[in-house]
Amino acid sequence: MSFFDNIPQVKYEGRDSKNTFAFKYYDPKRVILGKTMEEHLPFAMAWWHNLCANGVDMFGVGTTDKSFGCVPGTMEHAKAKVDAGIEFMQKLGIKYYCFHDVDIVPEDPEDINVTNQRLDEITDYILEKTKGTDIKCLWTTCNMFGNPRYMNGAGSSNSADVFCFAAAQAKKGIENAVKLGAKGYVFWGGREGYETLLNTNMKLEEENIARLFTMARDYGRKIGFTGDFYIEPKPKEPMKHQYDFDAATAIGFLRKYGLDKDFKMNIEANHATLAGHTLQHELRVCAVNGMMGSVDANQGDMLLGWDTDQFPTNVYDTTLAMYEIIKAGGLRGGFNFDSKCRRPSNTFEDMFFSYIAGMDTLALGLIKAAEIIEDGRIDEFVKERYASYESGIGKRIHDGTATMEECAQYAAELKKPENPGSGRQEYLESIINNILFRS
Ligand code: XUL
Ligand code: CO
Repeated sequence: MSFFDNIPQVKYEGRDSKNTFAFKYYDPKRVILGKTMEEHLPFAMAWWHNLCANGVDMFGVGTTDKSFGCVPGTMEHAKAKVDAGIEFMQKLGIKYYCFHDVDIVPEDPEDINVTNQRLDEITDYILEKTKGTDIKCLWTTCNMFGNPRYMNGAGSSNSADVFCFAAAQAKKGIENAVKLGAKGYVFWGGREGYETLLNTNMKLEEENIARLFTMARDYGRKIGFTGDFYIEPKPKEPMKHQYDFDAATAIGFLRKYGLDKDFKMNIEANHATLAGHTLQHELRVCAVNGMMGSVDANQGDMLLGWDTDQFPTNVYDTTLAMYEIIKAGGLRGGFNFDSKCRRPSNTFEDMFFSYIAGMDTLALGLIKAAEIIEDGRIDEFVKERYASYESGIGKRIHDGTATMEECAQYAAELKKPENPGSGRQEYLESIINNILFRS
């Protein structure tokens, strides 16, 4: 059964092509800085937005038909989504997919055992259908925020019964990661936070989240999961405050509980901006802490200020993100498009146009980031800016051998420091423009 008969195989045609179903920049086999573009950019399809979301929002019903000829909520529909997803990925040359448990099967409202049986059946089906293809699972995750039982959190719930359901779901999610050969298992703590401190035992909630992560780590390693666990930081939405606020907060938390060797970050662009950061900032925090894991690729809207999950089309942002990623030696995971078509972009063609736009925007970002690195002016400026730490007192501070008395003595002899030098921000920004917009 095929669903996208009228859509051709999407191939690279180059920047002058006007073919709507062609890549203008993503040329999978092109080598950039010693690696092919597809090695730099392991793209993944997000099951939930692409195969499940139909445009429903708080103000209106769906605008896109994602029934794929079946009755939603049935296993027949779940299987049709697998077929549609594989066809979609193959037409675009996407090698990975990501899902929440409830994206791939309907959850039984009464009995978790029934849901788990359905998960066994659908993961068998996915394995059967992807056999002989190069399509693999990037990461699995569990929806521990949608069901009413999670209204007060999952690991952070006030209810121990609910904690156990979160543990049970995550256990199955990790087993599915092993079964499908996934590179990772993601924790996004949508409800792991609070609405008001007046009813919240923050200490217990945070400790319980750490207990859940520790159980997951220990169980995963016991059953042979060798991939990474990922935290996906987000400061707010749906909760007023979420404990995994941003990368720095999540990394500090993991270190406190001895989980930083097994966990890395899954950074989402629109979550970064909600935290008041840029995607580049969040990636830099990961890079300097050895926590670069995976990326949920999307962008927000500066004027809206919530998690709009738009496909990335801003080349300036993807260039600076790719600059960080290349310098950190690449991603351990991949680029999952946690992005959805706008509600009025409601045709199957739009699903393809959106992925083509997102993949091309990251590909162009990669090309431009490599040019910035090869150009060398930015790196050279930064190196020079910190040159005072390469010799003399600066070197001793850097090496950790200088004492406070020695620094004070040095200052006393100098009487007054030299001007530390211009930051040259505008000059540096003009270099980026020059590289982005030269023909
Ligand atoms: C929500 C979000 C999630 C996670 C997986 O903002 O990003 O879809 O990526 O649960
Ligand atoms: Co996400």
